Amino acid sequence: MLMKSILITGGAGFIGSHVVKLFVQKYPDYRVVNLDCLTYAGNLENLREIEGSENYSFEKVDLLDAEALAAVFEKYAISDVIHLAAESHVDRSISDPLAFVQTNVIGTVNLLNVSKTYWKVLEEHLFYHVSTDEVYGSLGEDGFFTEQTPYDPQSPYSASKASSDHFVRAYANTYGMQTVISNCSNNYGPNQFPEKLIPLCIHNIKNNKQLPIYGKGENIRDWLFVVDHAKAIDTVFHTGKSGETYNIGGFNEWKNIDIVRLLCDQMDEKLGQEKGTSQRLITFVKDRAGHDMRYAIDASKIQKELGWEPSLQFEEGISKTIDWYLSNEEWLENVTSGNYQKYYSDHY
Ligand code: NAD
Ligand code: TDX
Repeated sequence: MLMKSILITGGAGFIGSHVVKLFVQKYPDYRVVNLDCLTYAGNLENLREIEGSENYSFEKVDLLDAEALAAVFEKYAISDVIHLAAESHVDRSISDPLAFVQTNVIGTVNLLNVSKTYWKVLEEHLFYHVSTDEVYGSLGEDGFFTEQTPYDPQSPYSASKASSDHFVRAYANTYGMQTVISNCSNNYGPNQFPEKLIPLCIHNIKNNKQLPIYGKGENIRDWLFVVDHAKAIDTVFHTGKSGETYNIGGFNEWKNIDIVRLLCDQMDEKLGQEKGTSQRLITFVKDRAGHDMRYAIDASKIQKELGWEPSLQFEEGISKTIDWYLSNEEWLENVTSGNYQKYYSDHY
């Protein structure tokens, strides 16, 4: 008898694929159901390692299709949800905000409704919503986002994620759903789609293409290795308190330009090129509209209360990430052919 039947949404995406792999391999007595509609960002290649595992199933379903969602709950007797499916790229949210409202807001509310209807005794089930630090807005030179920081989303992406967070809390307050939310800083690592800064630069260095830095490159993000985020999600799912929020971060702030320089130096070394070769590709381009200046997470609550902390230093994580992209050329080739070319030429 399987102990839990967990629906993980967005499991074919970057972070979701790491969460699915972790849960399938670590918890053989859970059924893991990966629900994903496979947008441009969803890729079943990310899950090759666990394909065919007895406790794993995949369902190609769109969050906007409430009937199909309900059928998945029935089919697998879903006991808990870990919700990661979303439109996730800030630049795309600037050119097409409605797509973000559809998936991130309406999709999340659909999933909440189906869960609430299917779960007869709400106290016995958990709805875990995975969110971002971007809901808190932008910081100046000092300070950190804590769980008490008021929401102040600045981009269509973060506005849609903030809205979904509010709906989750509203369902806890109004209907008594057991919910937990975590807000994480920027992730990096294997399987990330090369529209995001780090894999985009790795891909461009490899192909001797310009490295587009928005504005002056002085914007700051806090970076966390994706496997450490997946482990944090495991921790929050199993030991987080219902109704609570946990901030997750790497205690690892970097200016964009410094990350790109680090990537260039590591790539030169790995590709056997003279130091400085890749840095010549750095090109300052028009800034992102409404570009948030700085994100920094205070992750002391999850550290103190749940005992989670990041395991990897940034330089080591970047080295592992580059190695993964260099040894998975086919993955990169597949995702950057076709529509990616159009996205790239329209955007840059
Ligand atoms: P991603 O874009 O790589 O993957 C998203 C996945 O969701 C894809 O597999 C896609 O096919 C699926 N999806 C999108 N719309 C869907 C729909 N309507 N129905 C079903 N599936 C759909 O995203 P990611 O970077 O892995 O982010 C996962 C989650 O974590 C998101 O909720 C994001 O907001 C959050 N998050 C991301 C980061 C980050 O740095 N990437 C940081 C903090 C929080
Ligand atoms: O070509 C680029 N040039 C550039 O300078 C790109 C794609 C980005 N940037 C800058 C913008 C940001 O300051 O690099 C920084 C990181 O950009 P992204 O990789 O697009 O991430 P960000 O906008 O910070 O958002 C990410 O972290 C929080 C994820 O995409 C979100 O899903 C997550 O919630």
